[in-house]
Amino acid sequence: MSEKTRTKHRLHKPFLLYGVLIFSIGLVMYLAGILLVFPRYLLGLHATLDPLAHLLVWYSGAPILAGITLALFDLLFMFQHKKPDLPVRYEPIKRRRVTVALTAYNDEESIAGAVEDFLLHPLVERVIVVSNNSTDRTFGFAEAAGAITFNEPSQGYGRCVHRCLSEAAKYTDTEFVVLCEGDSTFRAYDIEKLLAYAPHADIVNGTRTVEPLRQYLTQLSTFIYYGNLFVGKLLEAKHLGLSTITDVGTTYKLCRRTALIDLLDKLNPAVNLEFNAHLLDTALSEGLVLLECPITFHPRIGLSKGGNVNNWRGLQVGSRMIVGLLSDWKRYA
Ligand SMILES: Nc1nc2c(ncn2[C@@H]2O[C@H](COP(=O)(O)OP(=O)(O)O)[C@@H](O)[C@H]2O)c(=O)[nH]1
Ligand SMILES: [Mg+2]
Repeated sequence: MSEKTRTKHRLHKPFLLYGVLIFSIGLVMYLAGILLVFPRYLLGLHATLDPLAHLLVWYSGAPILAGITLALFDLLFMFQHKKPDLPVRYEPIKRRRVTVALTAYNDEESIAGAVEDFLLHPLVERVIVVSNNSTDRTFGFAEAAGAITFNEPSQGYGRCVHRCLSEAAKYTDTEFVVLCEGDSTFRAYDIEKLLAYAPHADIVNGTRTVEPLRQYLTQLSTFIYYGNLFVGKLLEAKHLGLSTITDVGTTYKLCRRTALIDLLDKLNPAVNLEFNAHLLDTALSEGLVLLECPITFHPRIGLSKGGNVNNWRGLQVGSRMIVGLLSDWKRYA
């Protein structure tokens, strides 16, 4: 994308994103007003709650209508200015080999298996593991399994991913970097899938939302599955016309090395569990081509520490992602 198109894209206001959020606020107000029926009738709190219920139901119409208007304005009038009319990109791959970088934080139960899986893949040149100050035997097990190992002393998922990408991008013999986790939720054989889409994009992001490709009992509870989809669609709305996003929380992705080097400078490693949303949002703001590809998702080995620990944690991480999208991640600066 040219500099001119990029600058233009930055100037566009994300009306659809604002519209969806304002509409959602209206919907929550409306439902809260309706649900007050229970304390009003069951507990006999008519005098106190009737005026509030009427107020909520009546005034919820304002954000609902405003939200729909903003969304329609973006979709019907702005879309044509937002989506650049460029031919579909196709950049043939010169050498089908990748450098794999795995995040790890106290993942001693799974790390060796993950390293072996990736090292055995015929398209993998090398496997890097960044242990994020693990206090267990993760580092040693990764090394013994054949990985190039690093320790990242600053704690946090964002710090670990940033270090993974930075170390992997140093290898000039591979055109692509594959980022993944060492917790056995992802499989090396999906590299073929990611590479199939690589000629069309700068980043091919794995999506865990395609039903036959995900095992039923994984970290993706129904709540987290739909939460991911919702925040993914908000991100898509923010960059209307540029990408289709169904999974905002997946680590597994393939990045074109040259694009990654530019992108790394723009990323803030202090963004913690929301880092993936930050990376995708920044990539789109910088004019990179982001494409999704279905990948498989499997049960975790070992204890979860990320955004998928439970639904409450998922809700917190998701809410912080929305704040990040609205504020362009400025509160982390
Ligand atoms: N939560 C967390 N994860 C980290 C950290 N440093 C590295 N990681 C790794 O980043 C990944 C977190 O991803 P996620 O799927 O959200 O959580 P998981 O259930 O722990 O795998 C795991 O592979 C961790 O091993 C950290 O400081 N906190
Ligand atoms: Mg994980």
